[in-house]
Amino acid sequence: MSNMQRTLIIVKPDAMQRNLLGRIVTRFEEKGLKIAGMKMTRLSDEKLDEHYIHHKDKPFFQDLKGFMKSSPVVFLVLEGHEVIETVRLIIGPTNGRVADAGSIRGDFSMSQANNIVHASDSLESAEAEIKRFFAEDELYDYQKDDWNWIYATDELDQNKN
Ligand code: 3AN
Repeated sequence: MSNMQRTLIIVKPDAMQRNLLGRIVTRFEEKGLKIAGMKMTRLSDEKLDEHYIHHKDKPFFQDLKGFMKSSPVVFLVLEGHEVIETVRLIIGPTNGRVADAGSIRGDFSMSQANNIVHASDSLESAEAEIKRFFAEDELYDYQKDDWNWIYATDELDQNKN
């Protein structure tokens, strides 16, 4: 049965500085994920306090905020069948040093903090994060013609793709 979801990606300042944006977007495109939204911005203290509220008492919180504000970032909203879990596998675990080769962090990161991308970790956080960073009219519903080849019929929601 189709379980179409959306997830939020942040391409972090280290990836922007290291010219990895195109390669990261390519990995998601080649996997078969639909881009439902995409934009560039510089993160504010207010948004970072909300986004990293679960880390606000951690010793690395100020460094994390400083890092995330140090360059503009690019946001992507990706859509697909069970996409939240799939994207977590594509990016790998938080610490790039132990992430599997082939994952984005495994291939591009040597750090626990400078780890290239953020991706939502659950349906609940995906919904909250997309709402935090995107207005309704910045997200796009459209037909993706290659989805008939990417998914089996029962994985496709014919009304939504
Ligand atoms: P993930 O990004 O894999 O969901 P979280 O939510 O635990 O991981 O951490 C959010 C961000 O906080 C990480 N992407 C990383 O930049 C930073 N971070 C997490 N743990 C540490 C740590 N021990 N030291 C420094 N930065 C950290």
